[in-house]
Parts: sequence; structure tokens; C-alpha cells
Amino acid sequence: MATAVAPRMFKNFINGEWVESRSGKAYENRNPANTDELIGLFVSSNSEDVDAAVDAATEAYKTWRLVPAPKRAEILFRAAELLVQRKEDFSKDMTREMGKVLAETRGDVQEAIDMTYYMAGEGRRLFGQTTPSELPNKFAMSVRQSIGACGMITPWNFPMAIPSWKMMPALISGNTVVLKPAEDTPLSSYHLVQVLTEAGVPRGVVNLVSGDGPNAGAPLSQHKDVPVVSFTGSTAVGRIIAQACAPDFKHCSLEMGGKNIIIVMEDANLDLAVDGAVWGGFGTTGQRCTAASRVAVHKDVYKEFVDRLVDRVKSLKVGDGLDASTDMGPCINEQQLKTVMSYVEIGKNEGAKLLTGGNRLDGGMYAKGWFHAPTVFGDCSPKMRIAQEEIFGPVVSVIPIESLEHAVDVANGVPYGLSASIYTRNVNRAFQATRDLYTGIVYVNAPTIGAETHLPFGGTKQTGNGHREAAIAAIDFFTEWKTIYIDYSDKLQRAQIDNV
Ligand code: UN1
Repeated sequence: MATAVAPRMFKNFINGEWVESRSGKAYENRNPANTDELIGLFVSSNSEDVDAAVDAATEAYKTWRLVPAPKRAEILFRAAELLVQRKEDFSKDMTREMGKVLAETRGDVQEAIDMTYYMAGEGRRLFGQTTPSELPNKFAMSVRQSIGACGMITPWNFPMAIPSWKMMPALISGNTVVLKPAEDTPLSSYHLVQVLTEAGVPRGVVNLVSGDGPNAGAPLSQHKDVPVVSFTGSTAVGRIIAQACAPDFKHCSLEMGGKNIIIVMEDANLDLAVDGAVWGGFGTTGQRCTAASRVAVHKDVYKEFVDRLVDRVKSLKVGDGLDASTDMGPCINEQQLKTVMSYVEIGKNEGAKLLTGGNRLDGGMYAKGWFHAPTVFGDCSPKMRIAQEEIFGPVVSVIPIESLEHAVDVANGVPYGLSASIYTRNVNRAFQATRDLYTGIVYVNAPTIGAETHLPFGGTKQTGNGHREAAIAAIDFFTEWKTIYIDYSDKLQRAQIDNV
């Protein structure tokens, strides 16, 4: 429909000002539930924009690193309060640009609030260690030091939470930030940066450049003045970023794919397990790194569990996430929908049994969006591609298992290791599983999603590169240790030599 009102143009935020891109180009951000709705125009940044943002962050770092951490914390506390005040508006905007249902976008903003309060609290801790020296009249301690301008490349599935996971620990530690949010969801990052600015973050400390990976993300990860890069996204892109960081030995934190599993033992509370599988598999339309895209079910309860799961999945209401009765929103974009559709074909060709779904939802209320039916495949073998590869959509593969040992083998038999879960009432089995599942996160009697901000988040194998986000682990990533020895003996004392 023609309109006389020009769409709102969102600019980059560099050195405390909203500025045009040097490229002069912009792109459209549209609602994935209704592509007629234009959220706004966002600038397509290029390497010159990235250079300007990095210059600003590098200059601002000189003074920000010297601001006492409790003072930096006061700004974060104010930012958290502004997020609380604007939670509802930001959640609605997030549903419009990302598609997930309002209850979940409220959760996403809440996760940013939690992280901001949590890291603000760290402003009066940032603990190091004091420890005795092996020599007399000598003092020893370690302190954290900030590093510099941090480049952050964030995904579209948690458009405010994940930028906050990276920005808040970086800022409280005394670093400055250049954020390149996902092309599909820049508005939520825009809101977060706006809030930080209103809360009093000095100019240049936080910068935002919107745009795509090749033109904006790549120059950021390659920039010689960016010593720290934090990325969340696909394993394929993570590998490129790791390579870009390697020549200069940049600190590089990667959060990538997952192929998470829920194990249902024969003694499980099946109602609870079905609830968990539905929420873990189809929450956020399956577009979480932590999504439960595999469910391994003991043969003794397999049929009963699958019947109940399929019944529940059939009753899920797919639609616009702003409608309170909607259970599941659209895929983020056309390409993601096509990926989901291609995996459905792969599953059928591999001989998995399609139990429900398996098709794009089209026509009527779905005509203008990227909707796919929630889909369950049964009788999957663990080596099928649909049971091995990350689909990032509403497709769950159910695998029959014989025993706990078998389930753990299946669980660990994928290239990823983010999250795993077991449903059982047997405490011995629960502990055995928490010990033997080789993932970064394990749940007992809860689905694979639901991480909290004060505990480490991340995974093993091709999910990550050994770092963790959230919690103190995030402070570890965004700081370097400095060990300080103070000798007040007034004479030369040689460690390892003079004290034997
Ligand atoms: C992600 O899937 O990319 O535990 C992050 C969870 C959320 C975070 C998910 N708190 O599912």
C-alpha cells in the first residue's frame, strides 16, 4: 500500500552521534511474520564506517579504562533501570523485527536487564587474588586489566540479550565497544545502545555499525586496532573469524552451533518430558543455539512419549508473535525457511518417519511471512543428517534408545556440545548423565534451554573455542590478568633460589 510517510531511517552510532554510512547505502528491515511491514531502513556499513567506529572506540578507551569500575557500574545500573521501564516497547519491537512470540521477546529483554544488573554489581568486585610470596617481605597479587576496543558480532535470535552478554562485561571491565548486530535485527541493538547512551556512557565508548557480514563484520574482525573479537553465530562463520583473528593473536570468543538433546528415560515423568520437548524444540521456532533438536527416548516408553509429543505439537498455534494466542512465530527470513524445508526433504530421503508437520505454511494469515509447521521426525537413527546437523528451525528428530549408556553415546556423537538434558527420577542416573554428557550445559528434568546470566554459557567441540559467556567467565574473557610483585625487603631476592 502506498504511503506518504517515509520509513524511519536508523543510522550508525559513532563517537556519540548518529551518523550516515560512508557507503551511502541502506537496507530494509522487514517483519518476518508480515513482510509488508517495514520496520525501518538501516545503513549498510562498509570498512570506512568500521574504521571510524574503531577510531572512536580506541580514543575513548584512553579515558574510559581509568574511570573507577564502581562509577562505570553506576551507568550500567541506570541503563538496567531504563531497560526495565521500556521493556514492553522493546519487546514488541523485537517481535516485529525477529518474529518470536511476545512472551519470549520479554524474556530476551529481561535477560539483557539481568545481565546489566549483574555486571553492574561486578563493578564493586572484579576480584583478583592476593597470596603470600615465597620470599619474605614481598607482596604478591593479581589484578584484572582491560584490553581495548572490542569488536562484537551478534546474531538475530537473541537480538538484545546476546549483545548485552558481550557489551556489559566488556564495559564494566573498562573496555570500549564496536557492535555489529545481525542484519535481520538491528533495531533491538539500536535500543540497547540508545539506553546506554542515555544512562551516561561517554562518547565513543559504545559504537554501533549496522550492515552485513562481508562488508561490516569482516573489517571489524580483521581491524588491527581491535584486540578482542566476540562472535555468536554459525560454526562456518566462526571459523572465518577465528582465522581473521589468528595472525594478530586477537582474543577471540566464539559461540556457535548446537545439536542439543533431551534424553527421556523409562522412569521419567512423561508429562514433564513432553512439556520440555515442546518448549525446547519449538520455543523461538527452534532458532536457539540451545534448541532441543534431538529427543532420545527409551524404547519402553517410546510409543507413548511420541504419541503424546505429536499430539501436543499438532495443537501448537503458529502465527504472528504479537497475537497473545500464538505459540510459535515464523522463521527469521526466506533463506532460513528454505534451509528448514531442505532438511525436511533430507529427513524424508534418509528414511526418517515424518510424524507431523513437514511443510511450509502458506496462504491466508501466512501469505506474507516465513512460516513453517512444527515438525517431528520419528525412528531417526543417530547418524542421519537431521540428527547430526544444526537445522535452526522447528524440526525435532526423535531417536529410540536402549539404555542410559546408549543415550549418552548418541548424545555425545555429534560435532557440537552446547546443551543436553535428561528426564529421569533416578538420582544415580541423573548424576551419571551430568558427568558423562560432554556439553557445556546439562539440565536434569528441564529442557535444553533456559540458561541464567550468572552462570557460564557455552559449549564444547565445534560449539565454541574454549571460552564461556555470562557469569565471571565473561569477565575473564574481557580482561587480562596482571600479576604484581612488590618487594619491600630492600635487597635482591631471587625466587626459586634464595628461599630453598
Ligand atoms: C541462544 O540460543 O543463542 O538458554 C542463546 C537459553 C537462552 C539463551 C539462548 N537463555 O536458551
